[in-house]
Amino acid sequence: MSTQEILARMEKAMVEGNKEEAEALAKEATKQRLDLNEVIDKVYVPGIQKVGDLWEKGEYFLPELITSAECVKGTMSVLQPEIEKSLISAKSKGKAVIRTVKGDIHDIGKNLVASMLAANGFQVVDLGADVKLEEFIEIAEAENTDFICLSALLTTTKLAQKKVIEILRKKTSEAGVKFWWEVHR
Ligand code: B12
Repeated sequence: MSTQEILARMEKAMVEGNKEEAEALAKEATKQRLDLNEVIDKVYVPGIQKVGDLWEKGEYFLPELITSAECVKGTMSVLQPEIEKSLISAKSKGKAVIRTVKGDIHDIGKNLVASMLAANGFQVVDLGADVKLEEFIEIAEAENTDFICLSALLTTTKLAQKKVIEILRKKTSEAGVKFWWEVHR
């Protein structure tokens, strides 16, 4: 199977929520030693966005969203260990703690970011989704982390990001520690 064919079939499987096929193709991609970060960029990100567009158009409903999300999870569980194996440098570039904020269960984007960070030499502590703010800050402090990464997709839960920034700005200014933040959309 050519690379183009694998990528096209992968996207189709994901949009259609065919988990078995998606996982088999992910295995094929690793077997053929495709650039897995490129596979994520070219298939998973646009694929799930396509699913989102179908949902917005009213052509897809919650069950379709869930099966496609499950597909991404299944295939990432195949790709992630392979990506980690291919890490060039053993020396960590820094430690990142990542989570999806409380009240938000969207974790596909967060998982992709966590994978990319790990694939690029960062040590990642992934706290999962729907994590309480206090718990998150406590762990980030205990882990002595360099980066704090937050994901939120709902208008309502995005406010939690603002709150974390405010708390950290106060804490770091009191401790005389350098602090900067960025927003990615
Ligand atoms: C898949 C999906 C779901 C799945 C989530 C499965 C899962 N495990 O994640 C399910 C079906 C469960 C779901 C549920 C809901 N969803 Co939903 N969902 C989506 C959908 C279609 C795609 C999201 C996604 O995964 N995108 C693909 C990833 C790769 O993109 P991403 O998340 O944006 O991440 C990228 C960047 O943002 C960035 N990024 C993300 N996080 C981070 C973090 C850091 C540190 C950095 C640097 C970058 C970064 O990098 C990523 C890679 O490029 C979107 C629509 C859309 N078009 O986005 C709606 C959407 C987000 N959902 C929406 C809604 C309303 C809901 C529900 C409330 C529906 C309901 N009525 O129950 C529930 C929410 C439940 C909850 N409490 O969280 C709305 C939100 C509207 C709003 N303004 O608040 C959207 C926009 C759909 C819509 N237009 O109505 N959803």
